[in-house]
Amino acid sequence: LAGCSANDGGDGGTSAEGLKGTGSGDSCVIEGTVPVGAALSLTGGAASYGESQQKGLELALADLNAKDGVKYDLKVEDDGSDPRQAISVFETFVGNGTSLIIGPTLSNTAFQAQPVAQEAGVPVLAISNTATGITAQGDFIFRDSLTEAQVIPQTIQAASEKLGLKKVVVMYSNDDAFTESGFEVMESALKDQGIEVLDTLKFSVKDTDFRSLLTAAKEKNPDAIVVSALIEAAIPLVTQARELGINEPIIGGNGFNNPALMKDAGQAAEDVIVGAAWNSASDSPENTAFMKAFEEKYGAGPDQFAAQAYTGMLIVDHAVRANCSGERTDVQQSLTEVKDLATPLGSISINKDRDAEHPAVVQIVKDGKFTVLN
Ligand code: 1QQ
Repeated sequence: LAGCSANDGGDGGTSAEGLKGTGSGDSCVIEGTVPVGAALSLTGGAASYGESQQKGLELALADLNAKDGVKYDLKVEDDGSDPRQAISVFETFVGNGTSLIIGPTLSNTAFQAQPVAQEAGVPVLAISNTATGITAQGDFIFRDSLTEAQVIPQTIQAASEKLGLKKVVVMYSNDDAFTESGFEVMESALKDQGIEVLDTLKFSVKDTDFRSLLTAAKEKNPDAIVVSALIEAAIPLVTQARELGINEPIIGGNGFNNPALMKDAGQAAEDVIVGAAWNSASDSPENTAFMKAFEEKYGAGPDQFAAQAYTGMLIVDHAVRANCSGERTDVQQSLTEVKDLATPLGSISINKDRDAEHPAVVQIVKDGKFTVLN
């Protein structure tokens, strides 16, 4: 590890150790750059989420580094949508003195990679993981993403009030930690709200042909289909449902919060209902500025994953400045104290379980866009 402890900021080889500054908040000044590592799915099945996250992080990085006092060195590494690759990225970040790790993109990956950081005492901020139990892995694990449990019950309630759901078919992939967790939340929310489950149909995260399952679903004559799936399954599932004449609403979990759904499923995506952690229609000053800056930099609007990533960097900066330190234990400690921070996701706090609390929104796809369901 020779050379890894220099905090000169000149060679990109800075380390969290010794990164203590003076002042606090806006007046905090830290010599040397604060190294932040991000493990994102830039390739593999979750790449459409990861690419969006990278854009959100890099936009925030530019904004933060334009401010005085604290500079960040962000290294984005590809987790390949694969737990083993993520473990190796985490090991690299742990070994090279990174102050905090952002990511990985999928809960399924996070459950396996996070213990590497937890055991080494490196704080992790998840920006898209929604499965139950992510932050329960240890006191160094935080997230800014709302969980399925925070979003699905109100999504099903809103859909039910709007559409009068009495009976549904549930479909989910049973070999991914996020989709399984989402399924459990859906099952209990449906039960709580007295909605009958006519059938529960399982598939694999790698499946792309849902015609026989959808035919079985259609025969049950449901008022809606409730689906826990990642985007690579969601697109063909929704497309094939409409081809088979299933015109009822399809209610999805967080995996559906992806513009690729409308781009690739086209007309079939209409009337998909999905709860989200980000309201693109919010006219708060933070969201308005974020959306404008994103559009200017990338020539297209952000999605929820970009907004959560951007917010993640804002939270990191807030935490670093609060203790005016890039040392791992200082960052960990300040993350426990994030309260009512104004962000594009709304006013965000980190609760005692290290999970985020902020408003959610229920959306429906209309004319190829997520619009608020009310
Ligand atoms: C998870 C998710 C995915 C949809 C994130 C991209 O919510 O894996 O937890």
